[in-house]
Amino acid sequence: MQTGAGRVTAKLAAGDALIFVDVQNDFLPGGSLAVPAGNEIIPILNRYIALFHAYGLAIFATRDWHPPDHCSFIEQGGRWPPHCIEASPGAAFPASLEFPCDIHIISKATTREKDAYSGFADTPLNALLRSSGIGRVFIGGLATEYCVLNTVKDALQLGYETFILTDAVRAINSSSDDGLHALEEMEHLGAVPIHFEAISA
Ligand code: VGL
Ligand code: ZN
Repeated sequence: MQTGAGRVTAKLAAGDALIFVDVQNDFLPGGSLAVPAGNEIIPILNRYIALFHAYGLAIFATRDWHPPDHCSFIEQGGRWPPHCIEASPGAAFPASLEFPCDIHIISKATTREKDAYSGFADTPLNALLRSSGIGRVFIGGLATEYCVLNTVKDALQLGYETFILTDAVRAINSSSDDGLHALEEMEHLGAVPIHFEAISA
């Protein structure tokens, strides 16, 4: 990483991984918990996927994978409409996302009693990253102020050098600046904001 005059570039190297968070139909326009303009990140993510794949770097996709009576749903006293019910079309990745076949899929918040925003929460993600020799992670996805924020926080806490893909995240923005504040918080905690054109291989 080089910094200077507000510009950050990164050169991809062995030990880097791409992690995209919860890019699932229910979080896209038309879905039950749609993130406004969430679909805009799909072509951008496809470029990141192609780049990481071309250089033989690991790619991880997390997915929200709730039982039908999950505690985060309004009917159960939670705050969200039902979304990402395990194995339903809403929980699927959109067909427009171009997956290579060797991607690692990480399901989270899979039990009724517990919600989890971080891709690391009760999942094998950390163990898989460690066993793959990953030291740097590049994180994008949905939604900026919930699952992306919490995944980035855990990655930093676990000691990964963490880049936040500012062109490949979108926020729910229940309050208008939630996404912006989340990005500021990530940066304050040590995540490095970066966009596609600033990454070279
Ligand atoms: C998410 C709300 C509820 C997310 C998941 O992926 O950001 N947000 N469940
Ligand atoms: Zn959820």
